[in-house]
Amino acid sequence: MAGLDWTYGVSTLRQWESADYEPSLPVSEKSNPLTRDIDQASAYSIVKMLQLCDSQMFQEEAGTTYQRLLSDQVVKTLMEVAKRVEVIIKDPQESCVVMSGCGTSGRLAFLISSGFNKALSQLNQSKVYSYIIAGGDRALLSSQEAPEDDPRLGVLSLKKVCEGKKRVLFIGISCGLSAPFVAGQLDFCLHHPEVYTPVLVGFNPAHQARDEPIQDCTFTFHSVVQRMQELAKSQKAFLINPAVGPEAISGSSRMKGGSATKILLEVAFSAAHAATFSNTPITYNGVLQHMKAYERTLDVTYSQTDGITTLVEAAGQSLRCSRHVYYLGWGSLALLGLIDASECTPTFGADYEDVRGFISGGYRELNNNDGPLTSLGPKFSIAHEDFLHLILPCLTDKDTVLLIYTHPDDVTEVGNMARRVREKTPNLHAVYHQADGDTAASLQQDDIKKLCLSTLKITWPREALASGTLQHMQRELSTKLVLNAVSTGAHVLKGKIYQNHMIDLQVTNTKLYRRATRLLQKLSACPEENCEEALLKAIYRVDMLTVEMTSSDITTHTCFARNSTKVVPLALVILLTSWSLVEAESHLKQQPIVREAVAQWMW
Ligand code: S6P
Repeated sequence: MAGLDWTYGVSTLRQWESADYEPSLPVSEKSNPLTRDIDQASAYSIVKMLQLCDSQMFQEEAGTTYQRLLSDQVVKTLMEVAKRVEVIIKDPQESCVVMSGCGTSGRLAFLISSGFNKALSQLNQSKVYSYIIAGGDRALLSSQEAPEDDPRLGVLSLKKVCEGKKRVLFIGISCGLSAPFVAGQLDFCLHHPEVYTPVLVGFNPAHQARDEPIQDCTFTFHSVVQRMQELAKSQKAFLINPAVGPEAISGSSRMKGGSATKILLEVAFSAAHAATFSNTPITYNGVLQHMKAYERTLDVTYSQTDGITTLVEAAGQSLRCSRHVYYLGWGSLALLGLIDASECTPTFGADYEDVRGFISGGYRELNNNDGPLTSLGPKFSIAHEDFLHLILPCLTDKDTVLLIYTHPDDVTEVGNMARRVREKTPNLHAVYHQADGDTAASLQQDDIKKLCLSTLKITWPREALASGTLQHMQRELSTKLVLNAVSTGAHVLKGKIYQNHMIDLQVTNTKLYRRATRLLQKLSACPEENCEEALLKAIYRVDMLTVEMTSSDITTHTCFARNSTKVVPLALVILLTSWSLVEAESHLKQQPIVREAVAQWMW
């Protein structure tokens, strides 16, 4: 937290840890006291709040309640996992490392596996990393929340990836220790210990793992975790589950959950690579120092608060007038743009056109398992050429365009793109990374700067420890933080958030259904039963529920909800007023800003 000079909320930094703070909720679902008023904050204050929230990731362990990122146990487990990875790298024919998750967790599995496979290829070594994302490759770029509830699908995809392998290190990522898709895979690994060693990455203590029955299964996430805890004693399974504090927007695990996933796995894999290829033993101190390098990433990034604030303001203005935000990126930083953009749909109920990412080189650069996905529809057009053909002709100065690159990228190409965009709009901005004292690209950089309304230059100190790969991973994390701030901040400014809750969430899986019911309880103060009833009325769009509707299971409800919009706001209005569904719908149409709509009805 070095360099933190903003005092608002510092005293509440640890408030969430108190035993009586939202005691029924796991950490990943709690609301963060730091962001209680984020919906009324200026762009600058939003960025400062996000900085404080992110700094909670590296808070020290206090007492025994929560393990933290830098806790002794976490560092030691990372060392053990790194040793297993080292063994696998040395035997790529028979073994592999598989990372799997849903939504953001699956997207990070992809990002991390791509990065480390690339590192292996550069050393002329065989690739050992694979990724699985619930819903398949289309979920890398779009919201696919339903497969998260399907444990069988998880097992099937795991078996497919591991065909013919004799040794598999399986890393299941579920920030909330909740996804049935991942629980199914972990359960499968536990039944086949001769091949699979399961590792669980998440951000709740084990006892907070979800204990809700999973359809047609004898296990819950919680019972799987318990079995893993038992095996962890003999290092036949590993749990890496530090708490990183509640998310800035409640439950939005794409933020800290995603960042912490990236940090933990990259630290473990980097240690394994260093041990294999540069004879650097895996040590406690080495792992700890590497984690601390990521802590400095936060400081380096947030030292640019003014620059980030400018971007949040610009993006917020675009969204407020129903225009768009475009990320045009190069290399893996572009992937972070694609990921951030794709998450706006499930997080803020946004349209895919609101925030879009594009990557130089398109699918060739992405190099995903299933190759080009362009045939799946317009939202899967992700190359810069697509931007030039489909978007540029209609671009106006109300749209915000963000160039995202790092010094080794092709700055000439960046300059060319900047000129093309500048012909259509002055609302062009750049985020770029450069090493301290690196003057090589500065001439071209000056040209780009002249074309941009704002330039966010993130300068990296030349640290002794920071190898090229570590620097690159730090730049990725830094980019993730900036883009998460831009898209979150812009949607907050657009009025999509109430206090620090997303009200207009999609109710497309069990986790989201439960979250929606809880939110309705909190905002209406009505009993759970009434809230669920109102939620179902909003899902099925009826004033009177039929027996068939009330007796269906959650999967049926969430399936139906896929085609319904504004479900939770509508349910809230139904609870707070005596209006019929049709009346409530028409009022909501007149006042689409949920915060104001809710305030209007509540007070
Ligand atoms: C959260 C994101 C979701 C989650 C997904 C998996 O911001 O929109 O898609 O990543 O639900 O969650 P978890 O807890 O299993 O990692």
